[in-house]
Amino acid sequence: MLKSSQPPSLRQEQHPLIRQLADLILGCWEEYLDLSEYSLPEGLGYVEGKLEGEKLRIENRCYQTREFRKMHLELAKIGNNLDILHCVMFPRPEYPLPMFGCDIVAGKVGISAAIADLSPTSPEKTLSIVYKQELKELPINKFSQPRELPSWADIFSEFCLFIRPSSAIEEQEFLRYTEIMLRVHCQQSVAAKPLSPQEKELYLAGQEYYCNKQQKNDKTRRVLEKAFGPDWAEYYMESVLFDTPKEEVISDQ
Ligand code: 18B
Repeated sequence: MLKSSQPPSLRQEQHPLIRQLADLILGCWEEYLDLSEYSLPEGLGYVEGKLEGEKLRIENRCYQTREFRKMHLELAKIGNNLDILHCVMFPRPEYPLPMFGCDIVAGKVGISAAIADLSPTSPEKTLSIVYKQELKELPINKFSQPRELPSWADIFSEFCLFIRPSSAIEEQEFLRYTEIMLRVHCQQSVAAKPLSPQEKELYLAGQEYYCNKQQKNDKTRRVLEKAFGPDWAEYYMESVLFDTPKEEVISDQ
């Protein structure tokens, strides 16, 4: 078992909710899964750029397991203005698992966006009955400032929580909601059985659909473009944030 006891340095400088969620994610991963290191493309573990005169720093952590091709936790900080947590767990496509994803964006006046979901990858674009059963008690309507999803966001499930937390209590309730999703997901993943090669292709297509849609998030793209330019932003969104496992799958066979 690989230990992630060395905390990333950026974490200490982030909004407290981001720190808490980062600790929670790494803690859950260690508790349920047998982690090995996942190598990002050369030079992309830690990245620095300049955004409108302010430094953008990005720190990545990446693991893989039997069930997951890539588990990515990213912390980003832009000067003293914006703190971001981004996390996606990409299943190996031979497992019929949804995509866990979350994003927190914190500005000077607090958190403007907090989102967490388990997004379907099945051909029907729905979660399995077991997941639905496990998630149905989640208090999705408890939050006072739900946010409207943009038009590209048809990838998310009915359990997707997208809010602006209105208080420290709601921040903790967001954390708890995300924790339950993550625990359910880790437990289901460990129990998952691999699919036939034909079914695997369908779930791979589901992941490609998810990644293509996420790449349409102009708010993410704009931040990266301002700091690093459009070519780098495109490369980063395709190869680090939302890459699909095409080449690996082909070379597997
Ligand atoms: N994202 N986010 O991860 N994004 O990566 N994010 C924003 O208050 C970054 C994911 C999602 O309303 C905003 O409006 C950067 C995952 C949705 O049009 C900013 C990185 C999910 C929105 C950033 C990053 C996800 C959103 C605007 C790389 C979901 C609303 C904040 C480190 C699972 C989009 C605001 C809209 C917003 C930036 C969702 C600045 C740079 C995994 C739906």
